[in-house]
Amino acid sequence: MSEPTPGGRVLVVDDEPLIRRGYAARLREVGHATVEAGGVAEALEIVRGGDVDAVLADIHMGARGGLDLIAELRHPFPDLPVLLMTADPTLESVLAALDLGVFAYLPKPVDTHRLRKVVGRAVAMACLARVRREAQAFVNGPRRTPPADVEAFEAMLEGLHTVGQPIVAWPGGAVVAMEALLRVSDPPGASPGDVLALAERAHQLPRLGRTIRHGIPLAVRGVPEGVRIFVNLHAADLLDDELYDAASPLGRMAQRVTLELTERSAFEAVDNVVARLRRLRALGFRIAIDDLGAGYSGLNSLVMLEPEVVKLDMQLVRGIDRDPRAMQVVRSLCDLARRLDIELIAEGVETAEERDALASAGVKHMQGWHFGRPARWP
Ligand code: G
Ligand code: MN
Repeated sequence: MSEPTPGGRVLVVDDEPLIRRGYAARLREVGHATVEAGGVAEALEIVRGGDVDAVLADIHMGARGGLDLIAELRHPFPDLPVLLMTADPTLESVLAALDLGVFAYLPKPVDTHRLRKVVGRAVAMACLARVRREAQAFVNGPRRTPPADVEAFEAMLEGLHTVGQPIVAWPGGAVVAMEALLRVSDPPGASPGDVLALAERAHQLPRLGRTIRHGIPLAVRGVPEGVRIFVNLHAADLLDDELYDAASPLGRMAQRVTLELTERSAFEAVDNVVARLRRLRALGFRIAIDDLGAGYSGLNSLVMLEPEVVKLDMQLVRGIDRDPRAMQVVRSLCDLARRLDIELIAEGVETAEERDALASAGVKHMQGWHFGRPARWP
């Protein structure tokens, strides 16, 4: 009983047909498949055709021999094992073969046992190289999404909707705009941050963005025409061509829409962000920088992106009535915004004291629980 051989497809190259057939036959007897070529050109064509696991070639074959073949194969097929045979072994050809990465150098006639052993090893090496390549492609390639995340994402989309929170002019309290805020019913209690994280894990950020934007026209149909609509964007949305389509659901109401880019997402790293914003403005959208302040400098984005609107992070707003330094920062930002002709909105206003302090620092537009919680659209 002989051991089972994991057979490969071996290309046998020799210009003498009888010898070639003899080697091929000895390899087929132990389970390899063989193809034959009478010269270098024919051999190269077969290898390029694919599915060759090892090459067994004679060194001396007229004008071009085994050393030429291995030299031509090395670059395009770096891990295809090539075994060279010769009836005239010389130190010179051994060194040349080694230099070209020969798998084995076999003086002719090659003993059958040795032939089978060394070809078997070559085929095993080729398999190993293939597995390694596949493993590498898997590791480097696009990550597979765990099925659980895909399922959870689909379920989440089903229950996805937006609520509206008023932005008011102060003094007076007239509602000048509404911000659309993301909510989901599944999983219960998930925050917008959780939703974004799930969409990211499922590689579905663009689809999440589209779903939100497509829902806006219907959601705001009861909001008076003069009230503007604020919609949050993720940096990934800026890469979606649909955002720039004037005929898309949100594109058709662009004149009324301000797109918020948060300081917390990496939109400044998006290619050509300034040109992209120019295209959005050409459609009629206004651009807001969200969450300005509090740990995220953002002042350079004011200069670079020239937003029409900035929204002060609620960390700057919280307790501002008892914090002279926060007052000073907000006063300076108000001055800067006025000079750059940027509208400034304070977010997260929870108390009448915060409201009054902001008003005295020069803030004219405010948003927060004090004026209205995020709620069902009218
Ligand atoms: O960063 P962005 O403005 O998109 O997020 C606003 C978030 O802050 C929303 O999830 C909203 O529910 C919440 N929010 C709105 N107003 C207030 C507020 O007055 N206080 C607090 N703590 N959160 C608020
Ligand atoms: Mn926002």
